[in-house]
Amino acid sequence: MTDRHHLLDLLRQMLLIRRFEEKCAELYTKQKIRGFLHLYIGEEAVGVGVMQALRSEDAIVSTYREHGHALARGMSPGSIMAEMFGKQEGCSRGRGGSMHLFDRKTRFYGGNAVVGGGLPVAVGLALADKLLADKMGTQPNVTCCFFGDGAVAEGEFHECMNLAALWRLPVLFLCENNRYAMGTRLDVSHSMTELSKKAAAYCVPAAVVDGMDVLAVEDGAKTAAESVRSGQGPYFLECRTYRFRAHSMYDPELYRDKAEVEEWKTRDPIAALMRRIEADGSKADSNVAEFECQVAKEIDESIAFAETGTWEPVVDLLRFVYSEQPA
Ligand SMILES: Cc1ncc(C[n+]2csc(CCOP(=O)(O)OP(=O)(O)O)c2C)c(N)n1
Ligand SMILES: [Mg+2]
Repeated sequence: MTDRHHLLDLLRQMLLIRRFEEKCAELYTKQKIRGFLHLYIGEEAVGVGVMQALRSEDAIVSTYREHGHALARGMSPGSIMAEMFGKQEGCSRGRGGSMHLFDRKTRFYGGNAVVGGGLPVAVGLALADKLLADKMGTQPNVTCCFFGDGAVAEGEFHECMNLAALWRLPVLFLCENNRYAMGTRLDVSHSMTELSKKAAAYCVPAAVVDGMDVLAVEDGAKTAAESVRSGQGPYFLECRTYRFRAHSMYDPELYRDKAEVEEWKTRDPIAALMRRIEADGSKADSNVAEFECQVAKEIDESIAFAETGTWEPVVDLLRFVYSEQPA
């Protein structure tokens, strides 16, 4: 039996992500949040499960669907919300928005608007960490790189897998297979739909887990991270998941049946974990009610923080186009 406190903590984290993003959708329609907005709703078990396997010194490279990753990594909801409002108090000074959350403190090396764009960044980070660890005679930190099924169809993915395997770099390739790349279904864009099998072409160990089950993700991610940490080189973990919402706020969702979405909703990771807690013999309702209050308060505070944040003065607009060298 898994520790009840741990299960409740996972539940609270997934609820925070769910409610935070529901609020983001609302704020988007009110034009408080502008630009692109890609929601992670339905996929929370992946981000929360994976983070259980990572240490504070490990690095994370994310995608444009990264609010859940950032929250699960422990970035403050206020700094994320302010970023989406375009305020200077945002984690990327309000210059990146939803797709470019970044936080050096937690080694969260960014969302990325470019599909697969994080993969070479992750390989570079892992190379740096490995060289450092070799020099110090220590274990390397893990770089966990999230990417979607869409990225696996790109050249960058194959180049990165090859190089990481060849140089035995400490990368955890974390594929979030939600079966769609925008409106393109997996079997329309991949000749081999068992994505994890592609890892064999690079002699990279791989596994598949149920991405709707946070405990299965946690287990799979722990095995994967241990393998990477022990110096055996990269590992490919495919999490099979599903997004309940549209690709982005602009998507009319004409490419999939409502019945398919409803079917997947019966596997909602939050409801599934509640069932699991209750199967262990204890009710979770009162805990959920308490978590709902806590997360509602956290989200309200994040919005207040974003609302009272500062707009960047126009004279500063050209700052950071080039890096600022210290005098
Ligand atoms: C290099 C590149 N090509 C195309 C796009 C346009 N685009 C944005 S999202 C997306 C789909 C990516 O799907 P996937 O990797 O499965 O991630 P998901 O949205 O399912 O999380 C595409 C093709 C892009 N942003 N970057
Ligand atoms: Mg996808």
